Amino acid sequence: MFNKIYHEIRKHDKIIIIRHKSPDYDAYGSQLGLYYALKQAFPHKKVLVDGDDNNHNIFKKAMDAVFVDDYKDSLVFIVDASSENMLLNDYYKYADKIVILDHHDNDAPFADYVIIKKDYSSAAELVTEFLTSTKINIPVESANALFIGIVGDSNRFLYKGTTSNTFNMAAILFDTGINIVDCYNAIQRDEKESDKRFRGFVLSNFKIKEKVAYIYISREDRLKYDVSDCFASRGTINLLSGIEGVEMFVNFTEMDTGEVNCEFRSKEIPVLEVAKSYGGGGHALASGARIAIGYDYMEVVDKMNEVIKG
Ligand SMILES: [Mn+2]
Repeated sequence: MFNKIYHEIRKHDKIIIIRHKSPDYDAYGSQLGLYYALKQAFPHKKVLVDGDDNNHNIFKKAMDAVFVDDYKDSLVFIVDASSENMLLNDYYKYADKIVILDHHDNDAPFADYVIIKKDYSSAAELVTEFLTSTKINIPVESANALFIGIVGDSNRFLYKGTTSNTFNMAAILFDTGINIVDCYNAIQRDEKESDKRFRGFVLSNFKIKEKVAYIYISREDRLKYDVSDCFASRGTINLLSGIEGVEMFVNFTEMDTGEVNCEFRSKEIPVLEVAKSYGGGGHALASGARIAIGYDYMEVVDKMNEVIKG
């Protein structure tokens, strides 16, 4: 399959790389890692990156201004995403061919080439493997982005998805000459005082029902602390990990889009089916979904407890 995808790259003059909205380090890392490699290997092709931007973009490349017409006749890569609701818009539908390189647990029926490795630490690990197998050179800017993607999603090689393949891919990236201390420093920046204080808000206001810890963050709460919706939800979800007697935890955050983002995490019992039942997706132990503001979110908490009871 890698070789067929390589062939598609050769056939297309225009390549657009997209990833999930509200990008994290893996979304950016896999997107920009692929971007820099294709730019160098195919200097005469137009390679574009599209998507929303946020403060996880610690790379020296802003998103391009890409319009729906640009997608016509293009080859689109979707990295770190494989369900339509994870994407910012549906412009990719106008592409000539669509490739998915992902590690989320989805079926992705809408692409021409689908490679989903749900056991992989990160999409960046898979992109590294793709570039290596197809002998596309990985320049150092690319390796830098890919390494940060792997480190971001595996939490520095700590999470379950970390395997010998993860280390093999990291070794390939390391050998391009990246400075991993710089990579770690880029991720671990000092945070804003308001973000730090907001962590205190989350820790003081979460609740527990049976075996589920949860917090509901209203728009008002966010404005009071001046924190972004992305930080309030994904940026603080892990504060609820490691509570005795708690199996799963969830963060409900009212987003700027007017919906409530639900971030689900679980110690061991898969929580993905709960996310999917609300139209979301993700991984077995870490997933997300959206519900309407005003929706009875305690129903979601109850559903999680039911799954725990088995
Ligand atoms: Mn990822």
